[in-house]
Amino acid sequence: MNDLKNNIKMIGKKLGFDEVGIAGIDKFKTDHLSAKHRVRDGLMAGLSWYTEDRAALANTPEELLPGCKSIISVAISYYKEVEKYDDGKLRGKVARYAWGLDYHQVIKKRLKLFVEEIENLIGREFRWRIFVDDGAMNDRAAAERSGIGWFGKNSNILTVSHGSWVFLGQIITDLAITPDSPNLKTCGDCQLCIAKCPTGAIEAPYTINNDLCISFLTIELKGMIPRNLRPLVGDWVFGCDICQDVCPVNKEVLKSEEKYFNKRHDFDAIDLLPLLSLEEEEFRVKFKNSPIKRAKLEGLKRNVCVALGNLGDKRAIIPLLEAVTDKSFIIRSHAVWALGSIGIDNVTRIQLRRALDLEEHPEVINELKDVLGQSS
Ligand code: B12
Ligand code: SF4
Ligand code: SF4
Repeated sequence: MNDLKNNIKMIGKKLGFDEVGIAGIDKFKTDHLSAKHRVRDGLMAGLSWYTEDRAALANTPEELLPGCKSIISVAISYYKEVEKYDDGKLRGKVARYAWGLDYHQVIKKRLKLFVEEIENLIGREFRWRIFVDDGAMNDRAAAERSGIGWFGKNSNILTVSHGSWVFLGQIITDLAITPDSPNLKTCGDCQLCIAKCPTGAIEAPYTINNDLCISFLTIELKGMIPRNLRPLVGDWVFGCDICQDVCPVNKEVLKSEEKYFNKRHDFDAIDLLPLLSLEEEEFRVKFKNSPIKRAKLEGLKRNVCVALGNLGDKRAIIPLLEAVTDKSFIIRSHAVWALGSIGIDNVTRIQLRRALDLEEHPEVINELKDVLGQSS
């Protein structure tokens, strides 16, 4: 059995996975309990699909593949260096995981190759199901049980070799493979990620309030970013890496050797102003095969407005005034907010008054009145 496990790990490493471990298929009881409480406490409220039923399914391997016997758990690093830009452009930050190609496609394809190679090794087909992020599996709980990493207080899985800068994936299978033991490392007394999270989203160790997390606000949230949170989002336009950037475990880690996760264009620190005038078709072409497309054009433009408001640079005023005429009330509203944050001069004031005369959406009217100092 151990020969099988070692051979499987060798194949995984050869295919480019940085960590490979084996987890058993017992129900993830403690994770289920904490996920259930997270839902009941309203901390997953913004993700309507994350229900108590989903939490139960995600933590019950037997329901994900009846008759399963093991989980092959993998981690693959996306950690690439930051580039310095000295061109003076107004740039917004993108979380590192989204600098390269969409990881779902890359990792699922490779996990299928992994299955084929295991079938070649054992000389027969077996039953399997693959999970990478978007499936009904608790990826982190599987990873922890397989020993490839441990839970940090920011709730990310930390690996010894690549820190938390890893994607997680699994092959759940009816092959019997001896499980590995969990890695018993912990964060010790460290609380840095909790202290540095700008929105206070890490409410307690290992407990994220989804609805406060900048990652949720800039990627998953489809409507308005709550006004009180906008200043805290800073210049993040897609995701957030603060609780990983500050983590001491992440300081001396190996870089990713995966070419598919190399930075594309300036997707690490994206030039903001041109994004404001992007059309749907241009958006589709620019962000084809990029995780960033998940925000959709409306979400991305909304985020760009917030980042520009927080950067406070007057060069953004004219493009933002154009965005005040956008067909989406969400973009109009956030553009007005951004102008208010930058500070409005007399010319801008005249234009915003004109916009107020023409505006019909109550959210934008409120935002305009607020910025013009006319709130009732
Ligand atoms: C929903 C989701 C989000 C939501 C909610 C985040 C959340 N905390 O759940 C949002 C949009 C905010 C998000 C953000 C991010 N995400 Co996300 N997300 C997911 C998804 C789809 C489900 C996660 C889930 O089950 N949440 C439910 C809650 C209850 O689980 P949890 O927060 O992990 O909490 C666990 C711990 O608290 C643990 N626990 C509780 N008490 C205790 C006590 C102790 C002592 C211990 C040890 C553990 C422990 O039990 C809980 C249940 O397992 C997974 C993919 C998947 N299918 O699993 C990716 C996933 C977790 N995300 C991932 C990534 C990369 C991110 C971001 C880093 C992206 C970014 N840079 O913007 C951020 C990180 C934010 C953060 N600090 O968590 C990776 C994480 C990789 C890793 N190394 O851990 C995953 C695994 C995707 C993947 N396959 O690679 N994400
Ligand atoms: S990703 Fe950002 S907002 Fe979310 S918990 Fe980490 S530091 Fe806080
Ligand atoms: S910053 Fe500190 S507390 Fe947070 S995950 Fe890293 S080691 Fe753990």
